[in-house]
This record gives sequence, structure tokens and C-alpha cells, in this order.
Amino acid sequence: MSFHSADHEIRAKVVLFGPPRSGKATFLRYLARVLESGGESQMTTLRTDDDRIIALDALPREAPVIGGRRVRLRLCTATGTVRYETTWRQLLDGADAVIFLAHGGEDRGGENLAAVRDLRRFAASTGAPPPTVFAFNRSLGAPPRALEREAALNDTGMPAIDVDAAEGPGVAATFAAAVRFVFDAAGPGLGAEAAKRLGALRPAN
Ligand SMILES: Nc1nc2c(ncn2[C@@H]2O[C@H](COP(=O)(O)OP(=O)(O)OP(=O)(O)O)[C@@H](O)[C@H]2O)c(=O)[nH]1
Ligand SMILES: [Mg+2]
Repeated sequence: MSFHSADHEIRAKVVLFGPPRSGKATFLRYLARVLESGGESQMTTLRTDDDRIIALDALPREAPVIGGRRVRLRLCTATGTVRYETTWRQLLDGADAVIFLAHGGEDRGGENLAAVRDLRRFAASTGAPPPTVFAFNRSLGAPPRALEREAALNDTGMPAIDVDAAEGPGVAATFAAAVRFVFDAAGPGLGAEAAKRLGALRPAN
């Protein structure tokens, strides 16, 4: 989180990470529709040489204020994981939370695990790794095997959330879990409050 005295806002960053084609952009587009219903929010696409970064900037009315300041949430993602190491390192620098979106396809276990390792490697170079929420985009294939889940999660102890990035089930719950991490760092009880309020948002239609 960073303080901006000029505009009396606090800014927090959540990074959406995952193997290629796991539905990161799809997830973010759904979330944009959700956050539109909760206040000012804007989707921006940034093109650099050959990377594509998508960012969603939101100032949700429902987010608890911290010390009288509103919290601006920036959610961002880039494409794939292999060719874009520099981009990912920059995105992950200063991230308050990460959403790891695994590909739900049955044959994607190897790519999911490689991406988990990439995430840890990238995050390790920028200090303490950000708290991470794990989600599986189950609409992209058969549910992943229990073993694969465990391999990805064994040092977090966290459950993975099943999502359908296109249709929405699980997206708000995953977002709420990430928001909880962000606000927990700001004060006792704030995480639960933020998760409850923001996790209840639904797209306006
Ligand atoms: N039916 C369905 N299709 C999906 C879902 N999520 C993603 N897709 C499709 O899968 C493909 C990849 O989705 P993206 O959202 O572009 O994935 P990405 O993770 O941003 O991909 P990269 O940027 O290449 O890493 C697209 O054709 C999407 O339309 C989903 O939940 N359901
Ligand atoms: Mg993408």
C-alpha cells in the first residue's frame, strides 16, 4: 500500500498471475463489470514492445476507509509467464496480494506448477512474497487432480477456489480473498469487512 498525500488516497495493487491462456484477461474483464457496479472503475490496456499489460483501476465505494482515506485498488495482469519475465517482475514489485489463476485443463498440471515456481522466483527477488490466493479456472477443462492442487498449495495451507472466469462463479470470492489480504495488512478486522462488502458485489448486468 502506498499513501498519496496530494489526493488523500491509499493505493493497493493486486496482481493476477498464471500460466498462459488460463483466463487472466477474462477474469479481469468480468471483475471490471463487477466493480463498475460499485463506484468509479476503469479498465486500461497498456502496450509495451510486445508485452500486453491490462490494468483495472477501481475506487470502490464499498471499500473500508483507512485513517479517513479511500483506497484505490489496481488490479493488473500481463500475458503468459515465460517470455515476459521483466514485465512480471515489475508488476509484482510492491504487490499487496496476488491471485494465482491456474488453468483448469487436465493436461495443464505441468504448466500450472511451472507458473507457481516462476511466481515464487519473481517474488523472491522483490522482498517478502505477497500473500497469494489460488483459483482454478475450471471452465477450461476437467477439474484438476487433488495431487496437483496439493503440489501447488502445500506451503500455503490455503484452499483453492474454483472459478468460471467467463460466467463469473468464484470470481467475486477470489477477489474477496485477495482484498482480505490487502486490508488485513492495514488493521485488525478490516480484511474481513472489506471481503464481506466487496465480495458481495455483482455485475450490474
Ligand atoms: N468458456 C470459457 N472460456 C474461457 C474462460 N476463461 C478464458 N477462456 C478463453 O480462453 C482463452 C484464453 O483466455 P484469456 O483470458 O485471454 O487468458 P489469459 O490468461 O489472459 O492468456 P494469456 O494472456 O495468453 O496468458 C480465450 O479464448 C478465452 O475466451 C472461461 O472461464 N470459460
Ligand atoms: Mg491475457
